[in-house]
Amino acid sequence: MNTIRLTAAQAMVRYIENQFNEDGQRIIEGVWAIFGHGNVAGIGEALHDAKDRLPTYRGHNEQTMAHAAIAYAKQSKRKRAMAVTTSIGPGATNMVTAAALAHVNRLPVLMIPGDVFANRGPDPVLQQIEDFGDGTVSANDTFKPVSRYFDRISRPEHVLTALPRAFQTLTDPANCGPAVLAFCQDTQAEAYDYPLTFFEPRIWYIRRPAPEAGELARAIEAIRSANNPVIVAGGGVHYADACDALKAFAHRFNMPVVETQAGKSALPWDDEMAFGPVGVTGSNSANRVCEDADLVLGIGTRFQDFTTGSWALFSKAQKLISLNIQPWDSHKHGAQSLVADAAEGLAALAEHLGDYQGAGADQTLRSDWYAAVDAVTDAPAGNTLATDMQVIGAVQRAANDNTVVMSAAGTMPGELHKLWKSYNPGAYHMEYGFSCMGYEIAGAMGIKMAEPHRDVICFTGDGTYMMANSELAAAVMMGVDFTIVVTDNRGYGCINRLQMGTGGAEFNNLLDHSQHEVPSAIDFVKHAESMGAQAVKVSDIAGLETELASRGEKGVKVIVIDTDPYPSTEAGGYWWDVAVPEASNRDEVNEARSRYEAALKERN
Ligand SMILES: Cc1ncc(C[n+]2csc(CCOP(=O)(O)OP(=O)(O)O)c2C)c(N)n1
Ligand SMILES: [Mg+2]
Repeated sequence: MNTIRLTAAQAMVRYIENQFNEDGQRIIEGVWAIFGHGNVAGIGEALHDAKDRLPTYRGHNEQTMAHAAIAYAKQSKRKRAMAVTTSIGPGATNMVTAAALAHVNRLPVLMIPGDVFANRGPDPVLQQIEDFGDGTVSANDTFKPVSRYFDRISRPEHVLTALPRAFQTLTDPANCGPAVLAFCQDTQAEAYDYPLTFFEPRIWYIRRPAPEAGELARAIEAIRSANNPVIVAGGGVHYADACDALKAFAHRFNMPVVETQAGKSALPWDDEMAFGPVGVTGSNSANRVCEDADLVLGIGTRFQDFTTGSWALFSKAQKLISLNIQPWDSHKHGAQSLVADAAEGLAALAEHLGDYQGAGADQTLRSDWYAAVDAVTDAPAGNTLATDMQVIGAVQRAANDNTVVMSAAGTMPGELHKLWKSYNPGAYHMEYGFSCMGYEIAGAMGIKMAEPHRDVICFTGDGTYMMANSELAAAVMMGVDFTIVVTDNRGYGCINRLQMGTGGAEFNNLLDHSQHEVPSAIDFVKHAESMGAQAVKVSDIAGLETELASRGEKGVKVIVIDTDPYPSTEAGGYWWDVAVPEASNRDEVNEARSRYEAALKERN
């Protein structure tokens, strides 16, 4: 057998370099790396050698550089991804939250934390966890529940099985998620004679299964006997490139479409069949269409509680069909399963539905909803602080069909889901599976790297900015340009509102209500400038519009605006199950509990 003598780390990198997607692009575009003793000598040496083919990027925090990688994969519709390597111990565990984020969102990322010595010579090496009862445990075991594939490379030969399995996971549309290869430090540096065939370029084709005949027939029968079906479009519609097919299907069969957070932008907002965002952060139009429907056809959705109003929105009387590539999702909540790729599933349904017509939905629902949207986004500026809705309005007026808006946690995901008008697929990027504070800035960088021609606008609250902002410096240094709008309401506004809504006293959310000797006065402009960004604070919506108009010049632009922490869009929305204390000294809590119990009764 023809072999080549390489270290295990060199073999891993050489294998990664040779894996391609159907479009001839490397699946792994590049590698984010923060080195420590756990990866600098082995993986670091191998990456240096490959840097002209497989670029290495240096982040400032393992979690956030992984956020950038994950956002890159999401915006690339899972056709491309990135790898992230860390040292052992804290570098590795810093990345666990990002693994969970990718796991929840079904997004591919190749994570390569360094691991302790396989030969146990220096035990305990710096940063090693010592388990008194299990010699095989390391800090990297914390990745196990949050990875789709986990392996520990403790012999050089393991590369030969671990890497193909990892790529299978990264490219599998049903089981897609983080692949974690914990790489023992000494093994990285160990040489072995690898078969040359292992490094031959390989193309990974995305499996696009059509439905099985029986499931298809039963789905057709169910749809045919329904009068009033509605389609709930999830992220799977985007990942299967099924947005156009969905639009054509909805028009042909007169079925209204509503969108989840991950599904939003599947249809242009002004399409006649687009009834808007569904669920807790949804529109009156979408939720009303769902309430009236006698059949709910979920396509590529996990039916997360924000979509279903903690299942209150989809009552038991409705028939539920779940078209999903993952059987786990296709059976959720007693759904009738239709396992298939979204595009293939739609094509198969269309072939058999003949002249079937759904009842459609009343267009005035749409016009009423968008009147409610415009009323808050285009509300005239008063003498008071701007609202988050007015900020969205200003950004909307400045946006064009090349704009991508993104966010993850805080007020903005809910408000944007309700209010944002997406022009085309991919124009709306929301990480609302894990809704992880700190995804935003690094995520915006990942989006821009995936689609450099697009105009990326990141919405972040002051809270999420404070949680993770250091990749701002990485973006500046790497020349990755985007715009950040910081809505500074001086605290955790959305959780403060939730606290009040559950009868709680305002406590420990807004900075003013938190333990302090000195009132907080964070200067976001100075902070962002210190990272190399262009930063400006505007005093009102007019100022915001002026600054937005001049974005798009080189660099990262941070625009800060003070907003009112109390108002949110009252129109739309749906019940969300947040457990209220059953006993309390506060009357407000007891009242909220009564409302909660009444709502629970209504749901069941
Ligand atoms: C890592 C993480 N920690 C905690 C939370 C819970 N949480 C959700 S939103 C939020 C506050 C967000 O504050 P900010 O970014 O200022 O947005 P605002 O609601 O004030 O507009 C918190 C604490 C979370 N989603 N992620
Ligand atoms: Mg805030």
